[in-house]
Amino acid sequence: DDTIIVSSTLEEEPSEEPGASAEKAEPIILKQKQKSVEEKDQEEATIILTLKNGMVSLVNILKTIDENKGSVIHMESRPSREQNCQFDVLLKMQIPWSSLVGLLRALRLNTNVYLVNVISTQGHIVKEPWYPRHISELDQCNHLMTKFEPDLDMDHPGFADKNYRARRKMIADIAFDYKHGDPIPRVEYQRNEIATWGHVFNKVMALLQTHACKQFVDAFTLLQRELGYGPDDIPQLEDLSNFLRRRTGFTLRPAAGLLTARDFLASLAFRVFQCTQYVRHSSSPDHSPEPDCIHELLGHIPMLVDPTFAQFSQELGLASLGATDEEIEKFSTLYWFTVEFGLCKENGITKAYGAGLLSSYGELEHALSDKPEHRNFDPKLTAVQAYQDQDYQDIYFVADCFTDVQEKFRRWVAECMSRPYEIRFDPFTQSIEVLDSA
Ligand code: HBI
Ligand code: NLE
Ligand code: FE
Repeated sequence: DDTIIVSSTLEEEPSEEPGASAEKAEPIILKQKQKSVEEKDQEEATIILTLKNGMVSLVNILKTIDENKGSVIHMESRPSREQNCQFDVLLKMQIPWSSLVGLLRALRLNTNVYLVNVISTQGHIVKEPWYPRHISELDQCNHLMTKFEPDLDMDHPGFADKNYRARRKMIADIAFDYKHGDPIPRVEYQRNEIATWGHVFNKVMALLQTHACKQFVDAFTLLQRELGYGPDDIPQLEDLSNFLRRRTGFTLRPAAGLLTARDFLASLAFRVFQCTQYVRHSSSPDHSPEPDCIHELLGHIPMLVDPTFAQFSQELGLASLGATDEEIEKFSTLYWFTVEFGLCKENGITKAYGAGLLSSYGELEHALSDKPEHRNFDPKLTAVQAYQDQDYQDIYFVADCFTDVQEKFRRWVAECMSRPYEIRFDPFTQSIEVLDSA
């Protein structure tokens, strides 16, 4: 926007104004205008830099700021809470808006800067939204939605159950304390929790051959053989994470509950799946409106064993980075009707591949009965379909196969994403590269 202001101001230069004295008037007008342009362009920006190697690197950083026409007006430092980093430095500066983006880029490229965090800018919207650039930055992607909290939601089956709520809190703390690279702490599940798991496990097992897609059945068999998937014990996230890493490169991290769609989708970009670790309340085993570890383990884990499905999941995540709120809403809806509640054709027969179906024997039977409506999967329409998240769905979308989902999704993203640059995942460094950034 500002370039427009600048150029329109310059266009107003009365250089061709008839009768104007070139020697007298022009220099004065120019001087005044240039000054006002510069004032408009001055930005007060506050940033926090997380420095790896202590204060020595500040010399370099101050030089970079200077080269980008910035002047520091306030500075504070504190020991960093980031692992392997010494200081967080807060810098408040005056800088032309037009130079700020370049400065941020230069700072992000500085090898001594671990993280650049723009705290505030005055008068301008930050055009480059924050999103995780390295897998370790998923430590900042753990914002919870308050929906379905047993402490806050009177309709939650655990609302009146003090023990259940205390247990949930204890397990949620594992996720709050978790940092990238930590092994996922094991939970010693209680007898009633294992009983709920075993009940759902057996019910789902009985429906597998008739209701689940082939990829799911194959993976499920593999998990039974290699990880002891069975009704008598709840597998641990750490073991499943190590297993998946060898299969498709997906890893798990513990989540305290329902995350914001932006945070949840961002993790997929790094082939990380955020998993809840608590068990649903024993009073409603057939269906839970919120994710729990039965849903993650029975629904999601088997699907993440499939390479095409894993690839699609990551691409959905990559597309979400830097997306607008409206686009996030669409990706989230697409996720809902594919990863959670998707159906696909298999030799002419409709089967389930959505995790929300495969962890809920109640809804699995409902979805493949003649009660709900089945529509063909088409990202353009699917992404804007209204839905509710309390009870069984009324509409499901049917794809030909996973490759069908993936190809249609890619084309749709290319057609309607507003992001003016390309994003690439570097698997060697597990980081995001931005290409063609203007
Ligand atoms: N959070 N923990 C968790 N698990 C999910 O499956 C999940 C989520 N947050 C949002 C979400 N799913 C979906 O609504 C999509 O928006 C991504
Ligand atoms: N309804 C699913 C289940 O009962 O397992 C969970 C869905 C989470 C989105
Ligand atoms: Fe889920």
